[in-house]
Amino acid sequence: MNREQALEFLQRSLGTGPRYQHSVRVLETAIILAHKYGEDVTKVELAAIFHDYAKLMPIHELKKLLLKAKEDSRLVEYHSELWHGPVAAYLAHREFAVEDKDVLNAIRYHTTGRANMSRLEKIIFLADYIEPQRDFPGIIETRELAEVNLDEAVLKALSNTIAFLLTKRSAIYPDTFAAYNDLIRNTKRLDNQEKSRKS
Ligand code: DGI
Ligand code: FE
Ligand code: FE
Repeated sequence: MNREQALEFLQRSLGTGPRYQHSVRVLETAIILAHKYGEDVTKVELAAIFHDYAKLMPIHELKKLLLKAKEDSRLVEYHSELWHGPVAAYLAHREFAVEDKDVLNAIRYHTTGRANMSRLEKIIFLADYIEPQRDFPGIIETRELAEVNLDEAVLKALSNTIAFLLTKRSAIYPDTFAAYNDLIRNTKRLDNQEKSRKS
């Protein structure tokens, strides 16, 4: 499936309205990040196009597909906002024969992140967060970090999201914390290495 075919499938699910337009901006942003950080552009395109494929499905449909996909059973205990990524990964595999595990994981984990994210997963997560029409508190700093350091930018986006969820008194899905903890440890380790190199 090429990029144009994938976009056509996406349009069948989302129409051509705001959610489709968001996906196109995520696609454009993710391609820029792919060039900057040396990721396979074809994979990035596929993951970006499908990341919100299931976003407009009714909640009962998402729930049905989650069960069918034999997904993490904890998901149903969390906000339904978290379901569209796993369902999109399931449908990309089942209906559109996307086989690449890394692409499927980038779709699957685009809302929460997780520990040990691949470069592709980080790029999709970040592109979704910083696409040009996004306006979150702290977005400017996240965009600046995205220019220079992929891990620091993802960490910033995760921190912002966690802080936002705290203000809403929302439950926070464990993978979101796992992603944060993993990146905090890695960046601290690099900081310490840098310090001992200089001393
Ligand atoms: O689908 P998009 O709107 O493009 O973006 P997204 O897939 O990142 O979804 C964003 C929403 O998901 C946003 O309202 C924050 C929420 N979210 C992210 N991580 C968590 C979460 N919500 C809960 N309850 N728990 C999380 O861990
Ligand atoms: Fe999403
Ligand atoms: Fe999105």
